[in-house]
Amino acid sequence: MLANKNDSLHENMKDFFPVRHDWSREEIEKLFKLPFPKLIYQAQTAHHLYFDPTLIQVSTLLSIKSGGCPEDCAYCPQSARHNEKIKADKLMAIEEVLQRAQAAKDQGATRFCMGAAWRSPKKHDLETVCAMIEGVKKIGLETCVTLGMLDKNQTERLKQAGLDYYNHNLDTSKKHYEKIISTRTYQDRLDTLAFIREANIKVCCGGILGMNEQEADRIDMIMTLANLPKHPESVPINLLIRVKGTPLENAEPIEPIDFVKTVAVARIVLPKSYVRLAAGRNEMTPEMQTLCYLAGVNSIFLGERLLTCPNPDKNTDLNLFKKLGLQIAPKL
Ligand code: SAM
Ligand code: DTB
Ligand code: SF4
Repeated sequence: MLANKNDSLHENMKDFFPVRHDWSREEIEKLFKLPFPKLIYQAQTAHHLYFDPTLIQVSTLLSIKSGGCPEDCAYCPQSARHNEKIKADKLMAIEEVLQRAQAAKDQGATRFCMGAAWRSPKKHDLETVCAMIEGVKKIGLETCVTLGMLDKNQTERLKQAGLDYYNHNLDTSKKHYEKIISTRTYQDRLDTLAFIREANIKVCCGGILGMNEQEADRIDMIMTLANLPKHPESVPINLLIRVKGTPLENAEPIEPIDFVKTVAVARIVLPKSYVRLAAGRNEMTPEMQTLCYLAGVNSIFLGERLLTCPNPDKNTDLNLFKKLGLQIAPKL
């Protein structure tokens, strides 16, 4: 009886944190300006209403094609246009990818994300990636790829191969974007996201903080994500890794509390999305990561490498999970 009452109370409370697509700038700005305890209370309430906050979704990344990218993303070590270049590799062999996927599964990951340093995939490369997706699914993992811009035919092909998620980030606000990338537009990104949705592939879309952006840019980026016709199922929030040789190597670091606030606002306005604490955890203390979990993070990358940059050691993450009473969420 009591359980039923609690259940309906829980359901009714969701009315206070509805899934909306009509957020105004002022509303989001107001959330950023809330006193920290009030902001965290709201984020926690939204998190507890839609998720079990003790469960963390865990993905593992693999760079299947590194370096030599023709794009000029100012944050990215894989651009061929920056000073210190990562060696341009060929596309990895399918067997090696599948071995890495099996290893990721063995260490607890439920999703395997494959990234390629491309502006957009070429036809024969896309076929190889499709074979990788099919193989990774057979291992029993969810699949995600990030291959750059896509058109309608390419998203349909990926769907046919059984792809679960496509990662394509907005990275920052429309306004700040011009200072970060010149080789493709914000609208190009929104178009790719729309093609992914049309093909019925789940969307993984977020951004990077700490690229000399203002709070106004964080507000705009979160507003754009929240007002997409359907919310991304997964929202990675990256902390810029300031890689030597990239134009942003000396960017002003974001205040940790401002990072946590952005996570909390994302949790409130995207209440049903998985919010991932993505790149940059090597630069965060366990206490900062804990604040992020309290602010609504429920996903991370596990494993010692992101794409080309290091990530915390698996045991460090699992020890923190243990201390906090967190567990790896089962495959969806
Ligand atoms: N080339 C594809 C593209 O850009 O769409 C896929 C790979 S790209 C490396 C995937 C994402 O990694 C970028 O959109 C960006 O958000 C993130 N990223 C790249 N370099 C980063 C860095 N130094 N720090 C934090 N995030 C980074
Ligand atoms: C995302 O938002 N972050 C990941 C994933 N999506 C593909 C990539 C982070 C890359 C960090 C820099 C590197 O390892 O090269
Ligand atoms: Fe290329 Fe992607 Fe890096 Fe941009 S972020 S330079 S598109 S690999």
